[in-house]
Amino acid sequence: MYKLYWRERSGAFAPAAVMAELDISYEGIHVAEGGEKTTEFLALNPMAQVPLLILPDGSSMTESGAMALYLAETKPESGLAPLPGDPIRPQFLGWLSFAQVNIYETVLRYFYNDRYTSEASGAAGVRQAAAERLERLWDMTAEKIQGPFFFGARFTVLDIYLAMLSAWHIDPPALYKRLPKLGALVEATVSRPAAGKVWRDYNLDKR
Ligand SMILES: N[C@@H](CCC(=O)N[C@@H](CS)C(=O)NCC(=O)O)C(=O)O
Repeated sequence: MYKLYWRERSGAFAPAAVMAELDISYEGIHVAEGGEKTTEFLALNPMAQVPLLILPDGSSMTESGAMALYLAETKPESGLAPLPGDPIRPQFLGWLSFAQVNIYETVLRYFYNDRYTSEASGAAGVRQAAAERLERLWDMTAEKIQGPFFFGARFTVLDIYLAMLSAWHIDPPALYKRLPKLGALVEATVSRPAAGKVWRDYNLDKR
């Protein structure tokens, strides 16, 4: 059985939603913010971040996007991850990576701004620059959304991932109003019974 270290509003939403969509059972282990710094947890996850996924064979993996992709690939018939040979695979991989390395990382820079400067007085500037960069990143992403999902009628892991990242925006309703295609993607994703339940369990419907 899989084990997922998680907490509300965290990146654990992505693997949790994929497992819910695919009816993969798992044990959730709740980690309080700043809490789980045990030697065992740190040995598995030197960044001391959530999510952390323990696989049925006892091995572990970090990185929410990789987990979501890996889990989807365990049920290839679901279509949640476009496989080799699928014409949308290059765009899917490119935009999933874009979301992880650009959008997620910029969200972290916004919230953990003091980690990104050695001068305490620079933290507010890091935060402001991150907020501005996020708007540009969302503009670029929304432009590519075919609607309602990123790849039109085809629902993939990328929709789950983008919906999660958008919920961390400083003002999601304003973001969705400015970028209606993104708002529609989120609405279509959380309207799905499985992903929608996890969305609410993770308090992503709340500010
Ligand atoms: N690249 C990692 C980022 C994970 C991450 O930053 N998780 C946040 C919660 S969303 C966290 O644990 N923050 C606590 C910390 O960094 O101390 C991933 O995608 O899994």
